[in-house]
Amino acid sequence: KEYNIAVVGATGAVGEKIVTLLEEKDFPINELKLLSSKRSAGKKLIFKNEEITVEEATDDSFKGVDIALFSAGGSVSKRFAPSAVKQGAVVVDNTSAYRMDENVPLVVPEVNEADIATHQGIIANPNCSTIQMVTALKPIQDKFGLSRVIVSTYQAVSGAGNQANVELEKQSKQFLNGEEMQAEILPVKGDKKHYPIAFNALPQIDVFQENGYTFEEMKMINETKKIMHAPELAVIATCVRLPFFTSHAESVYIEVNKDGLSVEDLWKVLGEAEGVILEDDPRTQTYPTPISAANKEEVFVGRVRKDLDHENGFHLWVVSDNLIKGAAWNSVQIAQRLIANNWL
Ligand code: 11C
Repeated sequence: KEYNIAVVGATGAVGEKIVTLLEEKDFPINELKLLSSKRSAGKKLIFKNEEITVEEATDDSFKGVDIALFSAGGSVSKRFAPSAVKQGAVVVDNTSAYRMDENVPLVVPEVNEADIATHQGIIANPNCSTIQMVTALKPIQDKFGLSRVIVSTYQAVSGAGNQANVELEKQSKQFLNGEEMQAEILPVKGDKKHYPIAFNALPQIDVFQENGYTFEEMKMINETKKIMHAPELAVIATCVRLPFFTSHAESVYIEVNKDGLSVEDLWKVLGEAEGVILEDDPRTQTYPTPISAANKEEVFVGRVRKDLDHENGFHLWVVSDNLIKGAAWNSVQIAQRLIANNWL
């Protein structure tokens, strides 16, 4: 059987990757609709050697669509996802619009695939930095139990969209030419102040919340508990933007519920985990980096160490392509599993 698929936000950083993955994975497509805002409508994208013209999304765009993959920002999802569902489509939403809604499953297939079955028309794709962390932590949670997670992130500019990539390029040139760097986008496009990202580190991703944490940090905290079905798990995050284009890296401290574990015990579990590749050997300086993980689908883990003070504490370095596993690939995986399990 073949399906009618719509990609909303097809010309964005994630949308483009979704279209590429649908082709690479030979997704069973009858008709592919590429939708966008009015501004990008009319652009043409190539899918399986055919040119498809991007259309402006409207309430009527979803007639006959089986699965709609949204990645055009939360307000677009809020505006059009309900019409898509009304017209019979299942929405896989890659924005934060519905993630914490109790009627919407929040899914990383390697972690909680079964939650897809509970959908009522919308399935949410988590935030990129959350996806890679829970993919690495799930096998540890299953085998040993987890009580605490403290994460610090090192995030790529592409997480903030194509315009942020352009800003990093421009500022790098300005800096190297001895000119003043112009900051207009980062840390957050709509926020009051902007700081240069080139040759810098910005401890703000998304807007500040009342409690002093940023929205990105709160996403990591709340989404992790929901996806892992662990409301009691202690999770805290510090999210930082760094000047590279692709892949988020994370330093993750965990406390497990089992005494006496060794690094080898964690290596064994991580080495066998779905979607995880262990790259960890200090003798050969083997560990993942944002560049080595770029354009790959898996989550890479290295630098596994036992804490020197806390008996049940371990440290991990987790890296993954933020636009692929962190966004486009996770959405396409959800769509694949919707079909494979007859959960449409
Ligand atoms: C970033 N994690 O790197 C963000 C991008 O909630 O899906 C993803 C935002 C989201 O800026």
